Amino acid sequence: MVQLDMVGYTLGMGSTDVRSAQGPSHIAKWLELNCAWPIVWHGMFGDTTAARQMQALGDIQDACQSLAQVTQQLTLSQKRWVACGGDHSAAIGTWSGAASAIDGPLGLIWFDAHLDAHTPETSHTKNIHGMPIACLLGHGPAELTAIQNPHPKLKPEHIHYIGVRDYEAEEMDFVRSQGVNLYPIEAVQTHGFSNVLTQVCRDLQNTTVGFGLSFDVDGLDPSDAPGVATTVDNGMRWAEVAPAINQLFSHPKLVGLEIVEYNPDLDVDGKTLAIVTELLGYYWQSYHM
Ligand SMILES: [Mn+2]
Repeated sequence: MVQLDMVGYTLGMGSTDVRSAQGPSHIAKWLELNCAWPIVWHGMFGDTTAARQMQALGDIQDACQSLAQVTQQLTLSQKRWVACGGDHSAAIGTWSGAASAIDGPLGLIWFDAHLDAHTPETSHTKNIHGMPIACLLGHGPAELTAIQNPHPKLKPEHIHYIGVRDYEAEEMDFVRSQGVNLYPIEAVQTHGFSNVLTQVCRDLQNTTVGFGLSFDVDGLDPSDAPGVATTVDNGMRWAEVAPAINQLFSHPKLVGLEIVEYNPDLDVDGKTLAIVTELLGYYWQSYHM
C-alpha cells in the first residue's frame, strides 16, 4: 500500500492568533485513531516562542528552511506529499522546496480568501502569514526570499488565486502589476468552482512541469469551516469544492498539497477537522487510481 508522506509546520506566529500551530498535532492524532493508511511524518517544524510580526522572522525562516528541505527531497523522489500548517507563512517553505526540486516552472493554485501578497513595507499588521506570495515572487526580506536558492520560486503567470474576497489595496495593486491570475469569489460564483478549476488546470497543464495546491481553510465559507482565525463570509461551499478538488488530485502533474490555517481551538463540532481529513482521504485515494 502506498504511504502518505506528510510534514508538519507547527508555527502560528505568522498570524495574530498563534493557535494554528496546533493544527498538525490534531490532524496527526485523528489520522492515527481513525484511519488505516500508512502515514509517514517527515518532521514537525516550528517554534513556540513569543516572537511576533517581523520579530518572528528568524523563527519562520528556520521552520520554512526545514520544511523546504523535506518538500524538495520528496519532490525529487517523485513522491507526492502533504504539508500541513500552521499559518500560511508555511507556503514560503513548502513551495520554495518544491520549486527547487523540479526542472522547469512550478505552478500553484492558491485557494484562499486572501491575497497574502504583502511585503513588510505594505503590510498593515506586519504578520508574515500575509506575505508568502510576495516572498515566493522574490519580494520581501532575503531571509524568506532566498530559501533553498536566491531566485524567485514562482513566476506570476503560474500562480492562480481562487476565491479571493478580502484584501488591502496595496496587495491587489502588487498582484495586478505582477500579472498573477485571479479568480475572485464573484468569478467563482458566476462560473462555478468546478469550471474555474478546470480552466486553471488546463492552463497549468500547458505552462508548467508540475503544480501544487495551497489550500487555506479560510477559502471556505465559515459555516462549513469555522476553525480558522481569519474567517471571511461569502466563501466557497465545501459541497461544491470537494468533488472538483477530488478530481484535481488525479492530475498527473500535481506534486503536492498544502493545508494551512486550521485552528483547532476555534473549530465547532469538529466541522473543520472533518473537512481537512476528508480532503486528505481524497488525496490518498488518488494514488490508487
Ligand atoms: Mn492565506
